[in-house]
Amino acid sequence: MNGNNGGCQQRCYDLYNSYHCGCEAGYTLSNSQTSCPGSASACETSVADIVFILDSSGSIRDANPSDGSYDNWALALQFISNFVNEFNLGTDGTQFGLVTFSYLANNIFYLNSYTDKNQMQSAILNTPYVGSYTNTSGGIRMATYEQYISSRGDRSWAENIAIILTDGVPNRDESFTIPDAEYLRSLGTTIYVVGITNAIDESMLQDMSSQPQQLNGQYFLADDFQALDNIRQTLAAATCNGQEVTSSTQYCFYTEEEGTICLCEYDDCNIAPLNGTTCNNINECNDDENGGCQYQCVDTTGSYYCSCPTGFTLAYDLHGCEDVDECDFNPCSGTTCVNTYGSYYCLSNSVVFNGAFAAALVGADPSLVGSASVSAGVTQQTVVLASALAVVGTLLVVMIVALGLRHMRTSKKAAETDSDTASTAAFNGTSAFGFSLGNKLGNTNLGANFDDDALSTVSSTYAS
Ligand SMILES: [Ca+2]
Ligand SMILES: [Ca+2]
Ligand SMILES: [Ca+2]
Ligand SMILES: [Mg+2]
Repeated sequence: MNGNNGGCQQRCYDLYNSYHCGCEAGYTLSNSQTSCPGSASACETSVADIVFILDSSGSIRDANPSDGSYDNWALALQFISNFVNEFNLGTDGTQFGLVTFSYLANNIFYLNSYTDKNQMQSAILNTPYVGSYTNTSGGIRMATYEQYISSRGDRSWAENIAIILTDGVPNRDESFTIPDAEYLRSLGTTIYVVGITNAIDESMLQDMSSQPQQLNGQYFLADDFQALDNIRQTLAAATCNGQEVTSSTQYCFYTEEEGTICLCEYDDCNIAPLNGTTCNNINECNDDENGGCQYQCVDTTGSYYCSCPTGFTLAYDLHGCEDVDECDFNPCSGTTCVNTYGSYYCLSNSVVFNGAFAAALVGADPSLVGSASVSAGVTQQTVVLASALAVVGTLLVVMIVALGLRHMRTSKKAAETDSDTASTAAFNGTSAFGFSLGNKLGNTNLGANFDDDALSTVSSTYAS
């Protein structure tokens, strides 16, 4: 390779006759170009029977933006229309069928319905939206029994491909989904699955797809319907790559690290990568699971880190939050310190003489406690009040632990699924975001003044 890293911003992979760029963990390759300049797309020479199985359930339009700036159903149809545009249609080229599913499944057109691209695209773009339930298995069965049959145009010598587009998990006949997909695959059909939005169940999509069931290989994810078009070329390349492509200059293959990589082969000695050279930051916090962080997830360029509120410290897994036992640092100037989940308090004599809970300082600067009263001896009142506070304190601990556990339960799955990311990502430490104890307790007057959004100083640093 030449001295500028092949033009690659981060990694450059050498191939026997070419090269392609790659990215460090925490970055993704930008793929701006979609086809080799001045060349036919690989798909133009492919031969296949492709059936789209399209989710038309109620959740599709339910997820439309409130300002009406775009329509998810229209974007899904446009995606299929643009996909079809890559192919040469016909009985000696690629044929397409279209099935929609919601409560039931419908055949919109069959493999032998259209050989004219404009007519097919018009039929796609005019497909009616249904709404209602998500019966994915119904769509798969419709394709299995009513699309891939010779009377509807199926050619025994042309590979069968099904592309399932869905925005969520099935909620009708859901237990049949995987068995029906497995049955269709057992007939020799390759299934690709495209999951749109974060309402999808990734393992369900993966289980429906054909072996080796890899992300960006056999199943694909799009953040929303607007992002759908970003995966069109990769999906097209994947479906075409299984074909005998003889006269194309575009050659694509799957890599574990970078997904599908495409090369442009101008001649035997001039083969150049089609994929981009620059790497974009992945926002690990921008998922449903808060990057696996129990409290705050902070995205950084090429990485991310978790932070915890005041009174907590980052756990060893770098995602959870653990209570700080402030009493280890003797903050109460000789009076009794009581650690609580997320804070602590000091039992002082001023409490006794004032007879008010308000003076029991929660996580407050010990210098605020009157030094004269602090040094006073233990009285019977102190003992009574200490007992009362102990009861109140115990109740608070139970409440806060309950809140914490509830939070941890919702974060647990996230921490598990994201552990791979966590181990490769660099962490820059635990900065603390204050939360108001008073708020958590329903504004009892025990709460000291914590600032909800105040970013306190970094309490520890982890090497990146
Ligand atoms: Ca066929
Ligand atoms: Ca990042
Ligand atoms: Ca504490
Ligand atoms: Mg749905």
